Amino acid sequence: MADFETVKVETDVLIVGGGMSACGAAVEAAYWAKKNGLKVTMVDKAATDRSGAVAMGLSAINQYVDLKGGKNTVKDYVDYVRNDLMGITREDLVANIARHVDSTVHLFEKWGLPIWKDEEGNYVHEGRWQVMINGESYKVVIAEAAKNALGIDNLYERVFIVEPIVVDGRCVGAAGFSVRDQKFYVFHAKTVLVGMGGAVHVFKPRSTGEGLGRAWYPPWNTGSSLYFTLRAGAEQTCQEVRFIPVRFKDGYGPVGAWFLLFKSRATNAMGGEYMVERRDELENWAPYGKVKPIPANLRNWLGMLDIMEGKGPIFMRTEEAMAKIADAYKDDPKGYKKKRKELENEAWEDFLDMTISQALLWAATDVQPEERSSEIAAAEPYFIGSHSGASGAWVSGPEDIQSDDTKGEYFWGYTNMTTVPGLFAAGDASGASSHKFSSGSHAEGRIAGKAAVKYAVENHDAPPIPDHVIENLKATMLRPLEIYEQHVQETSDVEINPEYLRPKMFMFRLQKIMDEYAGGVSSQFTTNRAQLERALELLGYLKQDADKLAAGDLHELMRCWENIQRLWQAEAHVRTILFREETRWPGYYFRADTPTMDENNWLAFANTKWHADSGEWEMIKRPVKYIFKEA
Ligand code: SFD
Ligand code: AMP
Repeated sequence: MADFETVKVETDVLIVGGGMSACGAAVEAAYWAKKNGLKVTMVDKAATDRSGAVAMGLSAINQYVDLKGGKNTVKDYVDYVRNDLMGITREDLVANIARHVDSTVHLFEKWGLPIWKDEEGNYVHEGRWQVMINGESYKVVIAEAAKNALGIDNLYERVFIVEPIVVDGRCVGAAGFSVRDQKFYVFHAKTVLVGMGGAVHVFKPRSTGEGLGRAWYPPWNTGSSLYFTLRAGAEQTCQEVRFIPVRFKDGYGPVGAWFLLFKSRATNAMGGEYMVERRDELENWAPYGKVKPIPANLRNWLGMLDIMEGKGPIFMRTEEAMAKIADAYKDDPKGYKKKRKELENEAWEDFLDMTISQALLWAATDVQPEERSSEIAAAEPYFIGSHSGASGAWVSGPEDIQSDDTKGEYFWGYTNMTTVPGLFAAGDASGASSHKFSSGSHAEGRIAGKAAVKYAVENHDAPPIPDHVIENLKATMLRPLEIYEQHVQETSDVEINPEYLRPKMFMFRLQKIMDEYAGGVSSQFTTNRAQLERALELLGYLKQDADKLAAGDLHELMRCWENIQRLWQAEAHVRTILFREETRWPGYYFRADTPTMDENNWLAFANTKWHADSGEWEMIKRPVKYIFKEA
């Protein structure tokens, strides 16, 4: 495309993404870079003030260990995460984040984030690890600190990153395009840090037609982290560990505050409580079924069993929970009235702070939570390694946390570096370190940012990017625009053309394949070998058709690449589910042909790597080695 300018940006540390982990990385990397005379550049596909999962705000910070408070230790947090993920976790990574996350939360407060306080001035906890915030503007506060640290000239907004640039086996840059101007961007750096979030709309969402686009996970995170790191050659881990959140139905409102703060029950159509009535089922998933709190996927699973037996819908008993809390004030009519009002405010604020559409749905359907229960349901699967899923790149842990046994396996020089020299990952982009959430992702970004600067200092001679590499990248990336321009006049309806396919239709096909064969909502999260193999076959045809994607404008060009990234995320997922021949997280996916957990063979990481030279996927089993767990 002759009229597309090629913009070359030279920097030292390149951060791709602008969410929680990237903003953490920016703050920390800028600090260390200044000491070393280096430049840090951040690139976000959107406007950083409102980009990523925290765009709408959040109502809680889900990871606060409170080490100074003395009630919790790093080991407590590691135990919690290991149990929740059914034994599959990198303890070194989880511990590293846990020991640094409190200072991140204190920074948030210093930067102006309002954290709820009780009468004694202590943080108000939602649960053991979670603290309540007035978080509508959470992301704006975090972005401001990152922008101040970087300097505004070092932030590129609305530039969509597609491909990594690897020269002589080292990641030395990234390529993408502006979604507003006719500009193709090439960033050349000594090191690249990926924080482009997870992926949504790989599976068919529950919200279709009128509600299309609404999902729990933000629609603009499309698997860029996986695509970028995988194609750079980085080993991936836990790509089978999708996350299925149970949420208020159709608006996807959060349940944490209801379960933990309001201590609400969830009951089925018959009034039965699956968490009580199905307790025996947990024995089948021992030892993890017996821990407290019960792992998120097993909580899901008990509810799903009710649904499969036709006992749905499941209701969050908001009216009962609110009445129960207020009842403690019954002897004081004024206090009682005040408490009821307070609870109503908190109930609405929980949604208004982070899932406004759920509040709108309540308003539109005349729901008053103090009067009426609301339906909850398991959402479609997402890829979010920072929450209760675990997918992401396989990264080096810190040296000082390793045991003699783990050092050779989990440590290779720079903390949070992937298996590709110079390429770092944090937040959803790094795997096997679940439950970092917003605060832990920011803390991990800081950890990775500091390590990336160290790498840049110690490896200052980044090889240049050959011109032909840039030209090839540009031609490939802009091809959908050319295809459209070339063929659009050939039919009377721009949607229908034998020479091309538009990104929305491509996405629908991807979602249908994943939904029906890889355990989506319509197949009640169940799959088996034959279905997965069929999924791979169909994904193969879709991959062929990716070469025919067409874009009418820059926005659609972004949509094309978003969906190619989703396709790669889908393939990594299907291949890894196939590889793990057991069912370990039944409330995330159930492999009907291997319906039980196999501790002897599969208490292991299922990793994968894509080889650019051959186009082959390699599946790798890596040992789970514990550092903190008692024998
Ligand atoms: O409770 C490109 N999360 C919650 N965490 C909490 O601490 N408290 C809560 O209350 C949480 N809730 C919650 C949460 C997530 C979601 C989706 C909902 C509710 C609805 C989890 C955190 O939000 C999550 O852990 C972190 O945000 C993860 O951080 P990170 O950095 O891994 O991802 P990001 O923040 O989404 O940022 C991604 C960035 O990448 C950009 N990007 N840039 C350039 N090129 C591309 N190709 C790109 N693709 C993406 C994005 O623009 C963004 O800047 S609760 O309900 O669970
Ligand atoms: P959610 O709104 O489901 O994302 O939950 C917010 C936080 O509370 C996360 O840390 C969850 O893991 C946790 N959580 C939610 N529900 C429960 C529950 N029933 N028991 C224990 N922890 C929960």
